[in-house]
Amino acid sequence: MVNVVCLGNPLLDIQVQSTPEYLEKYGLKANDAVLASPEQMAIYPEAMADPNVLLVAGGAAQNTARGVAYVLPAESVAYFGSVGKDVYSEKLLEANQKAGVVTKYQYQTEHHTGKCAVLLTGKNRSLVTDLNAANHFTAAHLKLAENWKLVEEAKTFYVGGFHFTVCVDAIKLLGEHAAETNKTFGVNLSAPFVCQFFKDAVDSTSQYWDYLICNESEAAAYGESHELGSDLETIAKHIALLPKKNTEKKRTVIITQGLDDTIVVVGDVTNNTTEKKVFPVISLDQKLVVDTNGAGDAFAGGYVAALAENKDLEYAVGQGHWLASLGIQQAGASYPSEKHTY
Ligand code: 26A
Repeated sequence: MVNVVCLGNPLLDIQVQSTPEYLEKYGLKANDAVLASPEQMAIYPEAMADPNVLLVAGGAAQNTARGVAYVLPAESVAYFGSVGKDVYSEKLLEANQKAGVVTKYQYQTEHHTGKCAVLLTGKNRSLVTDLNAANHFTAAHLKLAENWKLVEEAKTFYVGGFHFTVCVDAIKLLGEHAAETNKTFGVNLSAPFVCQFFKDAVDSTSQYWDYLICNESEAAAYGESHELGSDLETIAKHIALLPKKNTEKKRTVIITQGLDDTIVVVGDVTNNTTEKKVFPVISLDQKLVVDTNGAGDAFAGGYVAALAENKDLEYAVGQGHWLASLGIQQAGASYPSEKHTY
């Protein structure tokens, strides 16, 4: 039985160890996510030529879907996104199937599966994405009878913020459905550029948000683009009290901050009140960290899986921290092959 539906951009991650000089050559920050410019397209063949390249399933919301599947029984989570008919999408499908994710790709014949260069320098990761087929997802795909059946079966929805660059109609369709049926709908802001350059798309769905997940730099980018200043608590409170379509549910705004405490603000739009809570992360011996690619996606996976099981806020955030700590001990945005329980 499908309980959770995730929507995003399926990508194959091409992960390599990099250097500050290499990042500088392509005008990249050490810890960021961007869409590849024409000059940056040269990064992919260069990364592929690296003898130590790691090809691993990626795509932020797809990583989260595998995270949800890690926690919940098999076939509890369905994932939608658009790919090409090629070996890359076969690899992604295989990873999803192994994880127990019900995968409903929209296949493109004219475009190849999207890819993301993951350039690691120490604990930082710079993500450079060529969306390709992922950019061609359409809301009509969700409306296909076999897919809409899964949407109707689900109780919890999660949309990767990167999808704001792709198909806002699909996001609204899920948000509207959730609001009408009193289900839980949420998004992740995914990267600062999403708030900077896709502000209108983001704002056009805020009435549907029952929860919003972001990290400190995405919250700051939201604050800047909405002229709210840089105080994270002020930004979280503002988001928590934005107008809401379904007033049966409060809105939860979660800001993760790497090793620092996670800030949560719960807003009650009907009374115009907010409540703030702070949760420390799990202190992990830093020597155990393999790479931080997918840490935020794993957090979201643990959090969303808990929502799907009607757990309380403390449990949900705790499970998010726990799954993130498992994820960063694996290479790439992956989870352990054996099951651990929270
Ligand atoms: C539209 N963009 C830029 C993206 C992404 C993305 N997923 C969807 N859309 N850019 C990077 N990622 C994914 O983020 C994960 C780490 O959080 C990478 O594929 C990586 O697995």
